[in-house]
Amino acid sequence: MNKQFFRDDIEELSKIFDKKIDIKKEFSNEDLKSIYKLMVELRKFEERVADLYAKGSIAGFCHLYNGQEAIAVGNVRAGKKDDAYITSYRDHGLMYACGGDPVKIMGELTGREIGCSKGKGGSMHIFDLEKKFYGGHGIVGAQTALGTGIAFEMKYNNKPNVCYTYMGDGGANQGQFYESMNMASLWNLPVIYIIENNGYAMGTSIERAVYDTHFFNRGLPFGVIGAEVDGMNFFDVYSKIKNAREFCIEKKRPVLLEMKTYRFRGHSMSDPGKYRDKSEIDEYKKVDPITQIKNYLIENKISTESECDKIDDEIFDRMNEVARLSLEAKEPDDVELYTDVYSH
Ligand SMILES: Cc1ncc(C[n+]2csc(CCOP(=O)(O)OP(=O)(O)O)c2C)c(N)n1
Ligand SMILES: [Mg+2]
Repeated sequence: MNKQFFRDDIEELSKIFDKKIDIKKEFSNEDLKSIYKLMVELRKFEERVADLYAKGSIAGFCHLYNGQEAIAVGNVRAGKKDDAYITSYRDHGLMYACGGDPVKIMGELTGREIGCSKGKGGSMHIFDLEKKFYGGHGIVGAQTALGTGIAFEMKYNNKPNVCYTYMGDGGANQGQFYESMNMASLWNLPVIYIIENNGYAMGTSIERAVYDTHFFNRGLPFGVIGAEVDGMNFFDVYSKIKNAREFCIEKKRPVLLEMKTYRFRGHSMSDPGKYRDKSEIDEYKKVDPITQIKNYLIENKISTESECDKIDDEIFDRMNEVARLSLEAKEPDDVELYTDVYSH
């Protein structure tokens, strides 16, 4: 049996996460601008989704990613070709960052045939096999077992890749996550569990739901090392995931990262948000991930404020175009009711 790491080793091993990256060496100025641009795209895409939802063009459950953009963008930039991604229903941002076509994502949200799941999955079931984006899952925590299975396939077929398996802080309380983590550890699977701790599961704060709010320690009983990450900061996300990935591949071990983050919008589109004060949201707006990267660009004279404004305006126009194209697209034919569905 291949038992490698236990509690005593963890403190020493956890140092791998602290390996600093040299930003100047790692990213060209053009890279940094494109990172800013992608984060603004995610935000403005979601703002357009909120408008279309309010107008009745998007139906059903819908959960926005505003505030959490640094995680998806930092992950995808630190990831390598053919790494896989799987997440919860709060999925538009990660799919977008993985290179998903915004028209196909919006088409999915508006129930159009051009949608990435032919308009039949909706907001919670964004999926793109080509991008190795395995969804979009509505059952809280269920994707943790699926992501572990994807990692099993990678190991089985000797692939040099990892599966980033996302969940929320609420999802991290589901039993199957622990069953999965135990198997991942026992079988040395290349999985990076990413807990997006945005402080709330629907209207319940983590303080009301869990005894130990340090989610990054949750892997300890299974010998899975973990780290806390500033999920509002692109550079912290990037470096921790990069280090975690190296460790995961070299040591062939699962890893757990807790991204401390915050969602600026409600849980879903129907959340009046009575469980938190506006002052709390305002505090987190001070560390808005997009403002942080924008400030970096300006302070390091990579972009000026007006260049950033221009990028923002262009993206705003592009998102109007994305909305227009999706709304003009055809709805699925009736025959689609009978395709891609399981029957006994
Ligand atoms: C098994 C299961 N239980 C309950 C729900 C209802 N539900 C939907 S989202 C949610 C909260 C999950 O919160 P978290 O994991 O923190 O993710 P976040 O919404 O904050 O991204 C709950 C309880 C569900 N979809 N599935
Ligand atoms: Mg949460």
